[in-house]
Amino acid sequence: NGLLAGKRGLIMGVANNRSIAWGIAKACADAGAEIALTYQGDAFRKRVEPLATELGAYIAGDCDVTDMDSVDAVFANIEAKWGKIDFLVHAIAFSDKDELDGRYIDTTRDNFLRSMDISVYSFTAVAQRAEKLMTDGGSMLTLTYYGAEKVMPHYNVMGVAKAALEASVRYLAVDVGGNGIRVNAISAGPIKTLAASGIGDFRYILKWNEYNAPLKKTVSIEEVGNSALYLLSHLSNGVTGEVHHVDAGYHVVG
Ligand code: 0WD
Repeated sequence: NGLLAGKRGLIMGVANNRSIAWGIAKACADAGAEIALTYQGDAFRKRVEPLATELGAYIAGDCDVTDMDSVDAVFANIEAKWGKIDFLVHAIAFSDKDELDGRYIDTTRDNFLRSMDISVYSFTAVAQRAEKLMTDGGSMLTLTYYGAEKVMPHYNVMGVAKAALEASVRYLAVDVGGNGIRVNAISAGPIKTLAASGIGDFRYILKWNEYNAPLKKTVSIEEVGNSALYLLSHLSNGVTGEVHHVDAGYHVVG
């Protein structure tokens, strides 16, 4: 469709071919964008390399967002290769699986801080670096979930982290708006990915959404990818600071 022809973007958070970031990367590549991907650790390198090849994407490096040197290295690689970027996608989150079950009140300080660091601060850290490369304006996008707005079973500390992430989207939107850079989030409905498999009773949550969402289905990574395309392209030039639900409409009933 050529919507992103001539555009270049960094997409962080592809773990495998079921990742939401992969759905977004494919949609962007189909729309004519040039893409850079990162992976986290050697275990994921094997999975991400063939995916990068499939899209003709550049691998910008091994990036653990708790290690600012690795984040800086990725942005240095991109600056050396492209000089500038037009969009950034952050699809990264983490919490100890043991605490995505049971009661929120039992969250430990260690896991609270780690969840906030990886799932919230990392977006601000990459936005800070991406801003410098968005010399012709740009679009930044992160992924959130309805558990930020309402209590969802077992989502616990991730719900608190996503609430903070959504607030970050608004603050960042103000900070960078003057430079023609937009910052938005997609609140995706539940999708069976590696990260989601850590959430207690996830199959039940999928079924619940399927029965109750207005569209009577769960969403696919392709559907999230297509909505991301709108937020990353000029079609949404008047949109920033927004949390856009791509959840088959669940948020109007849930
Ligand atoms: O139902 C779902 N799957 C939803 C996911 C509904 C709504 C939102 N989301 C969000 C997630 O919270 C996350 O922010 O979408 C984003 C992408 O998640 P995903 O596609 O569901 O999951 P996955 O394919 O596992 O990708 C997340 C990746 C990690 O995978 P693992 O499985 O290892 O947690 O985030 C990356 C990693 O590749 N990641 C990191 N990357 C760099 N540094 C780090 C880290 N420290 N930790 C996790």
